[in-house]
Amino acid sequence: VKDLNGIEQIVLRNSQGASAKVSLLGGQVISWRNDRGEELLFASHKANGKAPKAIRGGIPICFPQFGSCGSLEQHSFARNKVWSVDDNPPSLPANDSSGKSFVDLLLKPSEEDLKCWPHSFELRLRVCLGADGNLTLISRVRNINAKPFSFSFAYHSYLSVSDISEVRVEGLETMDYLDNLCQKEQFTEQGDAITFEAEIERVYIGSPSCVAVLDHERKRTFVLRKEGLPDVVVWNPWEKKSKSMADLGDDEYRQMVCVDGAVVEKPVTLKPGEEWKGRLEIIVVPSSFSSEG
Ligand code: TA6
Repeated sequence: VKDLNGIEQIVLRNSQGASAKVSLLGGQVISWRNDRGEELLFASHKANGKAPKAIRGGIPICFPQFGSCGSLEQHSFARNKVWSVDDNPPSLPANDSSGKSFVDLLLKPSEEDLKCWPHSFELRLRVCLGADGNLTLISRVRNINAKPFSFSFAYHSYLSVSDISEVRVEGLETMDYLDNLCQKEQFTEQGDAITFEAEIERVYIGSPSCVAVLDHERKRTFVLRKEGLPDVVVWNPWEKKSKSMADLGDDEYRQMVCVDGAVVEKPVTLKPGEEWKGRLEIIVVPSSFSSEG
């Protein structure tokens, strides 16, 4: 479908709730609605990305470099590129196709990309909307070069929350993390959950395969299940940083939290012909909060 300014979007609907749908701009999921039509992902009202540039929100794909720890721009180029529909995708296991509405996208480096990152690759992304409304993203990177290469990757997931001060992230307790606000110094999570009172930007390393993001007010929990994504990035810009971001409203930080399935601390190395797979499934469950919150 084309949106208002004629930009091609891909829309997935599932057979169940007519209102459940996923919208994509290129390789970026920009909207995911449940069967009541409620938007589950954050998108800034000040998003000014001119397609194919990533918009502020949704789930941009950070590849081949997450962050700015390398030779490429922040989060590198995949999220700002034109992807093509992959009409001849290599097969995936049945649980990532049967009973699901899905689209396969393909990104290959342009000459310009190869100038700044001289490694030939194929990045295939399958986005699935399950009959149950769950969202699954499967990325596969294949080295089609003659030499090995290494990369980092993240599903930079902007989850929509009612109020960041009412959000808890569970499943990362006792994990070690690199604090990007303290020169990536390593700490160990002491709390029984992560709560938010200020800017947080952490890479939890070797995290469990499942993380929960609880939105107290909406009595809703996002459960993230990961494969091939050993790290979790947790980020909220809070007030001061938000004010410095042209494409984020001053108070919008209260309605978002980034909890990213990622591989950052130990980049993946692929030999020629090898393939890496990173799978993220996000399930939304009603949370019955106990009285103590
Ligand atoms: O995940 C945290 C982070 O690396 C922050 O440093 C912040 O820059 C965020 O990603 C968004 O990056 P972007 O390039 O989209 O502004």
